[in-house]
Amino acid sequence: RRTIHVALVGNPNCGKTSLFNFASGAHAHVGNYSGVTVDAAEAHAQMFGYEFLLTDLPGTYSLSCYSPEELYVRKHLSEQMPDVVINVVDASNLERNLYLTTQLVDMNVRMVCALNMYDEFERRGDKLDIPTLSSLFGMPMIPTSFKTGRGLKELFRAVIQVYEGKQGTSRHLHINYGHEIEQGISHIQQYLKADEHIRQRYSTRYLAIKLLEHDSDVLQYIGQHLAEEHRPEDRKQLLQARDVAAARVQEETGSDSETAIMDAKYGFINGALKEAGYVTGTKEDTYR
Ligand code: GDP
Ligand code: MG
Ligand code: K
Repeated sequence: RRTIHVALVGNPNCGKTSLFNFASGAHAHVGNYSGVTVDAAEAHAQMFGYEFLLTDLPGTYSLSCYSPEELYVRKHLSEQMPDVVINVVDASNLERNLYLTTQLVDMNVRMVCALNMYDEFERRGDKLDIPTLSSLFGMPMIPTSFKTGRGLKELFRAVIQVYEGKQGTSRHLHINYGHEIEQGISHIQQYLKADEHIRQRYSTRYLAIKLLEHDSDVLQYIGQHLAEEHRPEDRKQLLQARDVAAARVQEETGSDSETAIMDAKYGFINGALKEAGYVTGTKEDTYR
């Protein structure tokens, strides 16, 4: 049987390294990420007769191109193409952590979510209907605590199911960002879909969103590819499409397209949390 490549992606301090250590029996450094170099640790694990290669990636709040960590995680996902991503989420800080989740959904990676710090979530008396949130994000969500190792088996069972492509475990889902932004995305996507090379490596939806966000790294990647193929005209057309789409979004939403996308992502997250009956801090008083 071949090894399942699993990448751990999440915000700083959500418990990625703790999960990594529990799953692999490794003793990687747990604590604040303060390294100067951006690096990833790798370890093997065996469970249920499967062999896993785990990669513990640097923590990021986003998959933009504003920091070396963000670029590193993004490059790992697109170049190493892990079989399954475990998105580790701090369940005691859901709204913020789910921002990165929406970006992973845009990338269309096969994914399982570890709702970690679940002990903290319970201690505070937070409430959430996990199956509802799970279906709104189109992927399994497993409560875990890597202080104790709780949920580890269930998490890897879900990883195997997603890897094997079991029906109903995850579905291809687009987060709907509203009419204005969706129109902009489709407009840019038309130019990307025509390109075989790009289409095979990336989700064109993801690239279109990144272009609307004026992501310089994605623009450079596509620009370089088109330059190598001596297609300056296509590059010009793509940029024009991006500018037209961004201007339209700005006109209709009143915000620049990057802000409009961020607002739409938080809109989706808050709507999903509301639908899943999310309530936080009901026991807060007890601990003051
Ligand atoms: P990383 O930055 O995502 O790699 O997070 P770490 O694994 O370094 O964990 C950050 C801190 O949270 C450490 O002090 C861990 O011991 C602690 N931690 C990790 N998982 C849990 C959990 O499920 N519950 C609680 N209460 N603490 C956790
Ligand atoms: Mg870590
Ligand atoms: K850390």
